[in-house]
Amino acid sequence: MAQHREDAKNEQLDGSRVDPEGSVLTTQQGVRVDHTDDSLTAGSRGPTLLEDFHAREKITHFDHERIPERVVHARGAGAYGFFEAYDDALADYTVAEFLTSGEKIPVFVRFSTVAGSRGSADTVRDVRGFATKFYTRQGNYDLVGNNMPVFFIQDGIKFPDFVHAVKPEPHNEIPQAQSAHDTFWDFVSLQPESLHMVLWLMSDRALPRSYRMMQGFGVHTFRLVNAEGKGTFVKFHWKPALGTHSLVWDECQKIAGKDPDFNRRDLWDAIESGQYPEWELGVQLVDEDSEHDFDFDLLDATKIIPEEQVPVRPVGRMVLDRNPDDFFAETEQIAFHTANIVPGIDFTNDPLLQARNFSYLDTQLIRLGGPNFSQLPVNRPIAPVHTNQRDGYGQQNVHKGRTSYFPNSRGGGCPAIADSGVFRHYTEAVAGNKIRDRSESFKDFYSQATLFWNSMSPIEREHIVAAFRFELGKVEDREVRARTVAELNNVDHDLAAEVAEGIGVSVPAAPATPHHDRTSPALSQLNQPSVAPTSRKVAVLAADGVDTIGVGRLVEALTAEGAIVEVLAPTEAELRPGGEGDPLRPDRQLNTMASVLYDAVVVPCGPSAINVLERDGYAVHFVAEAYKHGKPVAAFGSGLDLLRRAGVTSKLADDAETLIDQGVVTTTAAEATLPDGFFASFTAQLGEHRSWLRKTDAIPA
Ligand code: HDE
Repeated sequence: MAQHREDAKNEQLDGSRVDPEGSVLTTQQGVRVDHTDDSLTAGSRGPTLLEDFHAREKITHFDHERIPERVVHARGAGAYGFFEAYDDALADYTVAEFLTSGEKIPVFVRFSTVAGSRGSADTVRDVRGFATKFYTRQGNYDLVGNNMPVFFIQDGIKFPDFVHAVKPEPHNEIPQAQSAHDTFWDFVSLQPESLHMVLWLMSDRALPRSYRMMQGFGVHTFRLVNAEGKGTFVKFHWKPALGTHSLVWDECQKIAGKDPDFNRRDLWDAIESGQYPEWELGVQLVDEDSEHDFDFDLLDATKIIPEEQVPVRPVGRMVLDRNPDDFFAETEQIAFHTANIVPGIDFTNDPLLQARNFSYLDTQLIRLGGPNFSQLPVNRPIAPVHTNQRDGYGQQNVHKGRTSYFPNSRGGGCPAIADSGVFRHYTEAVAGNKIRDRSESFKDFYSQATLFWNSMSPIEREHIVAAFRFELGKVEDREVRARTVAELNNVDHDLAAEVAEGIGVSVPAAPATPHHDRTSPALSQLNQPSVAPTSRKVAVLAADGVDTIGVGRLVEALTAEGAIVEVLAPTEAELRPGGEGDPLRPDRQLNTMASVLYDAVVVPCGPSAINVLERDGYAVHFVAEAYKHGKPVAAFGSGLDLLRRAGVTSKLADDAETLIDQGVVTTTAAEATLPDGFFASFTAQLGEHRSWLRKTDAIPA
């Protein structure tokens, strides 16, 4: 028995771990092998023999190494950690122990993109999956959510249509992991229920800086059920401790080439370095009697409950603190299922959720090759499992006894029917005709899309318009472009007009009824609190003659705040100091990296170093690009010259005082005279993530 509940899953996995340390090579049957480089042949140049069981076994296993990738969410990364409820405040609402016990519950979380295949890039414009498996005492609970709180469709029967539209087009399998193509927008323009989610998809939410810096949402309205069987509607929210931050689109496209594993690597590295990602779980609770108090239907997954209307109540926190040992065994083989629920949580009649409750089990059967996938190490519950289910491909258990049926007497009646802690379905009254139709209450497709648009800050709106222009600009069929603009006109006339202008479509007339002007401030990322610059990556550009004292002080000050600082130079040879300091070993060669892989850039003093960097187009571009992308930029002493050379137009210091303008932090001081305020100001800018005040259109980067 695990000493701490949070260790229970880890200890269970010990039984499955295979450590090669100190081992010798064998066949699958455990026969030792001393030669694995040549096949068994008749003579050294003769034919290979059928009896070469080692070669045949090795190749046969290799031939069968691949399994079908997930039909959606194929590209992902995951980690273990724990969840702990803050207190038992939800005990009046639910008998789910993990939400009230305060015990640390082991979890596995898998983040993913949706449209791309397993090998596609991380930084595409897409929704991100945020799926959590809680290994609770009462069984596994899966919260299979996304980083956006709504969905493209209202009824699961439309899911194959939607996915076919967004996936690469079937005739030529182009484009990979992108929605910027005809079939996606064809579908969107004909399916107005998708508009609200499409606005989210065109927003910065679709470009997370890190999995650690995105919100998560259960999307559907679920139900909590208490000891008396009373239900309460619930929406689940994850809020990241590091704030919600995004990349910019130009950066995403470049990272897709420079480091397609960007988000996966970020998660891995953060956990390896002990900077454990953390989220707070929150709930929006709605009394069953208030079900119809809203101007939308709680069962409609294309709608949010505005946080200003029903506040998000914090209930616990989740920390991811352990990377998997084996990507395939764990991250690939984990099988989530919306119907994996525990006592105290139940479904609603949301038709999207109902379809998911069918789909996930069904898809695992083909993906994981049979009905025993819940016995795979990563999927096994911590809670004891006893069923009368037997046999099937890949059966791992050796069941004792003669009975595998219920009721039985020959097996002592076991497994017996439990009399406590059981799952009891919420006894909802249901009546109605058998009918294939959409509820009238689902038919307002525009109000919440407008609410989202209204709630955006000017820069977020700018990004949304640019995203529509980019995506629709890739659409060949002008009819589809025009139809989409006509739909956008139902959301907001200015939005439609700006998009129309960009893509060469005539601007539609303003609709007769004006749109509402309600807002929900919680929807804007810029309203999320900015936080300490923990694990932000800072590039320091250097060359021979750099001020190594200044760099040393910078590294010390920033690492003390949890930032990761890397010194980049034209080569990895040790750098000669410009002044009194010691020589410095760069961390990386400049041209193996790029500004898009960092959150900020610093150019230190050192006249001869700057002389080298000013003539290095890569270094100049590095600064210009970071500046263009709104990133914090700092320079001291002669480092300011490289900023000028890169076309930085913000104000730069002309004395030793620290000057901050549009996220650019400068001073003419260097070495030991660098003011402490310089470091503090730069750290504060790092926490702010980006400066959106700069006018950078003219900067070529
Ligand atoms: Fe999924 N979805 N989905 N989905 N989904 C899958 O299950 C499906 C939906 C989500 O990291 C599949 O194991 C249907 C909404 C995540 O392993 C599949 C419908 C939300 C993941 C499937 C939806 C999601 C999946 C593919 C409409 C957010 C990745 C492989 C009714 C709340 C989980 C698999 C992981 C994966 C079906 C809609 C999130 C085919 C039919 C809404 C995060 O079963």
